[in-house]
Amino acid sequence: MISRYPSKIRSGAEAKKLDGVGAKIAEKIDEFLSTGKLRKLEKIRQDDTSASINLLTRVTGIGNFFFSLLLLDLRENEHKLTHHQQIGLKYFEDFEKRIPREEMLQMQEIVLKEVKKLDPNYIATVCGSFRRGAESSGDMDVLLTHPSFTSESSKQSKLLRQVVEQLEKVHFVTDMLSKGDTKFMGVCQLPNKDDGTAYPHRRIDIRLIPKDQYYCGVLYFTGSDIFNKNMRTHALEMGFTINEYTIRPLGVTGVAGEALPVECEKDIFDYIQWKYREPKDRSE
Ligand code: DCT
Ligand code: MG
Repeated sequence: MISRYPSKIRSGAEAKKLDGVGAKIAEKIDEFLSTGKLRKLEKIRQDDTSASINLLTRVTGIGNFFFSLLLLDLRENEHKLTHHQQIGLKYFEDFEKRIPREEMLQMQEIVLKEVKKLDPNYIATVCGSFRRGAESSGDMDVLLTHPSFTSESSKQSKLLRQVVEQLEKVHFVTDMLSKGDTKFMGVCQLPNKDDGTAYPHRRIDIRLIPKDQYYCGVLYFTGSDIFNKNMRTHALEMGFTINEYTIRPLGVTGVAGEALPVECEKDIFDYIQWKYREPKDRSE
């Protein structure tokens, strides 16, 4: 089994060579190793009808019991995992839980307060399903910019680093998954409730974006993914290409031109002659 495997399991394909690991499990291992969670399992955890238990058995192909065994197995072999995987494993049960909006609001308050304390010129936006008004979210996606940082200016690694360090200092950020100059992936937790009980640990991503690309980023990371797809399709019909950084006109030959100036999300809607849609109306 996996526990007999002498080195790190880096992919589902590698695990598949082992006895008892088939294509389905290999697929789940890949998903878990790259994202630290299992989407299907997350969806199923949201309701606990017998139908969903049947579905779980079908999608994982191994069922709850064997999945627990796999988790135990991985936990006994923590040393074979990368740091990122170890954190994913440490908080596996917590990361499967959705975050109620009430908690997202408290988390947002802490992040915005600490950011502004460092420098009131920072601009930070909690995006993802939270910004669309969802009653619960899978994780927290924070976008960060500062007027002094543009795609023309030189990189300022301090801008993201000092925010992360401040959030660690107040014990909101508890673990780090990966940290670059422009993207932090980690774990956070609200302070204990009044009765002393702890909140689950939550996944948090913080991205530092040049000011001139900020609103394309906010649009992209607000989603939903389906809305983004539909908006990009409409943009193409109108002769523009949109990604998480820029909106650019397409020339007659189909080559993208220079990035267009963007000061707010509505500018992007205006370019493609789409009526502005509030985040809450962006499910598709
Ligand atoms: N996104 C996208 N296409 C993808 C994945 C993500 O356009 N394939 C964008 C839209 C949403 C945003 O990134 C954040 O991604 P998630 O956190 O996965 O989605 P979410 O809508 O915030 O949902 P959840 O509540 O599960 O976090
Ligand atoms: Mg999200």
